[in-house]
Amino acid sequence: MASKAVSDAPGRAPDAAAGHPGPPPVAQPGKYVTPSVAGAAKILVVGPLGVGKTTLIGTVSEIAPLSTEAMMTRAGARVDTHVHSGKTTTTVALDFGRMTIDGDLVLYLFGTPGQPRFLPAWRDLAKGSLGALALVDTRDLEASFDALGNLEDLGLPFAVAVNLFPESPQHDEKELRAALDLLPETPLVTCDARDTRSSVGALIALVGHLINAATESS
Ligand SMILES: Nc1nc2c(ncn2[C@@H]2O[C@H](COP(=O)(O)OP(=O)(O)O)[C@@H](O)[C@H]2O)c(=O)[nH]1
Ligand SMILES: [Mg+2]
Repeated sequence: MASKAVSDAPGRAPDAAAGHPGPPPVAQPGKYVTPSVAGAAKILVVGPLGVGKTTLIGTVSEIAPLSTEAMMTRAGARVDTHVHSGKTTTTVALDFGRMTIDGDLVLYLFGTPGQPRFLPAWRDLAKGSLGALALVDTRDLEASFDALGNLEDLGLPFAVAVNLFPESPQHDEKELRAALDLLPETPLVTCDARDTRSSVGALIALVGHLINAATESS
């Protein structure tokens, strides 16, 4: 009896002599989307330089995030020509990562810069995207205005996440909403881009907002 229990154990090699096929090959964890995934959404992560976009995407991504540096050394020239011809690769900052929510929705995250001169690149990047997470640093609120303005120009629904730094001034929500000129339905959350739970929470707030918006418009 003991030997049967061992040969039936999960993960054991197939019993060739008995003609059993054995378990199917196991996918490398994190590399491929899980079979339970039923939908995918392209999401932009936007905000000014230094607000924490690369950090947040790196924190939540299940795959090794593609960062600006990697693109400059490998695919940078091609991407730069495609997105913003005439610019040198050093002026383009892009991050890419992937996160699965609840095992059935995969988010493809594209980090993009907020400066107005990148708006043409945004138009390309925003194609096919469902929404955006706008990161804000309360130490320099004005630096976020271009990014928020770009989202409005593109008509892309978004949520705002205040990325907290040690010296971040505290504002109450009403004050912050007024300063950022947010619609009442736009989610406003705080996060620490280095922390998985709070970064995932910010993305879930965005997804909830997108689902509500889609439900209301149907
Ligand atoms: N204290 C703190 N530092 C952060 C946080 N998020 C990012 N940083 C740091 O801020 C710097 C800029 O972040 P980065 O992700 O490169 O910003 P990006 O330019 O928007 O991609 C990095 O040194 C990060 O380690 C955060 O939530 N808290
Ligand atoms: Mg970055």
